[in-house]
Amino acid sequence: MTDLNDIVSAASTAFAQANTPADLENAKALFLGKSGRMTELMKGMVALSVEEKKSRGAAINVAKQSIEAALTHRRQALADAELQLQLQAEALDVTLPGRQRGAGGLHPVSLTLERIEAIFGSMGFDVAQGPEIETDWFNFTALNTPEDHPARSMHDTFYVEGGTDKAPLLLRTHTSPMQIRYAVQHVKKYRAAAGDASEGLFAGDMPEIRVIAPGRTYRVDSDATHSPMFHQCEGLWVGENVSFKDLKFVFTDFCRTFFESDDLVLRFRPSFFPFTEPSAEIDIQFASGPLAGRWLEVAGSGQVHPNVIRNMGLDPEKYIGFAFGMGPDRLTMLRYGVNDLRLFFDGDIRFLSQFQ
Ligand code: 2NM
Repeated sequence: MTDLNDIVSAASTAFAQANTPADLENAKALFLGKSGRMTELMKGMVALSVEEKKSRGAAINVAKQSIEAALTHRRQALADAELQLQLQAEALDVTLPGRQRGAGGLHPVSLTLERIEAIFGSMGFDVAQGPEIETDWFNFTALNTPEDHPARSMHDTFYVEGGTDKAPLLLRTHTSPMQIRYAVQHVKKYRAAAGDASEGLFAGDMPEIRVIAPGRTYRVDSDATHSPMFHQCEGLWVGENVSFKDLKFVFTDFCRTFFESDDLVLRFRPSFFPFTEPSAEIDIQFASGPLAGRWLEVAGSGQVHPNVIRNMGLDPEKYIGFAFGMGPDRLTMLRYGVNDLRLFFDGDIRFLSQFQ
């Protein structure tokens, strides 16, 4: 029966060489298929005697069972290998730490705004917030800005739809319009409390106006130090006996607290704004640290123009005001040593997370 042994070992070799289930099924056909070698052997038995058929048939069956066993064994081996590959591909390292939900935090400019509000709050200043879409009355006219002032041009100011020729709407270019709104309300309230029903300028008694107006502002401007959206915080102090020396004291105290630098000094440099007269630019100088010795511009300021005092509903013969305006974006750059304003508005978490 060496022919049978040869076929069994040939089948085993062919099965072992099949590396995919499809190759294995092809190899199976060669031995067990309709015209496979085992089938051919069975067909060859017709010529044998009954006795010979018995013994030959039994031997062929034994060989066939061996081949089927080899086939089953190889099928299992290929299936195991495939499963192993799949498990490797879907491997999951259960020892890795879980993904964490990052804790959020405040934007550096928000931290500055909170700081400004806390410091002026401690000095008796109210915080006023209001519309970012303004009328040109509150943004320009009430602030003594002439009709032909370049700031009113579309080159400098974003105008928005919905206004009229007589009352255009725009994105506020500073937060002072909010101070006009606040002052008008303040005057209305204390005029009513005094039982004054007249419509003229108010010259009665009222508590001082002390308010800051922080918030977003917009101008047509964009480079390393200007963003079309930026922040402003303006301050207003109106009373019967307020002077430049009060403004100077309050603003010096603010800067020293804000920058945590008790030896910081201020310089008031003459300037011009339509809404103040006289006007001054405020520069600060650090005595120590990386910016020591340099004069840095941090705010504009001045005595509120009598026309603006009138537009608040107050009699400028009785009331005098002082105002200032500063840029929280620039204050944030100075405080943390940031050199490009645009970093604040890119939203890159690698930059922002450094302030947490
Ligand atoms: C500045 C500079 C100088 C200012 C004036 C007023 C108001 F409403 F009282 F007229 N608010 N803010 C002012 C004055 C703002 O920013 C550079």
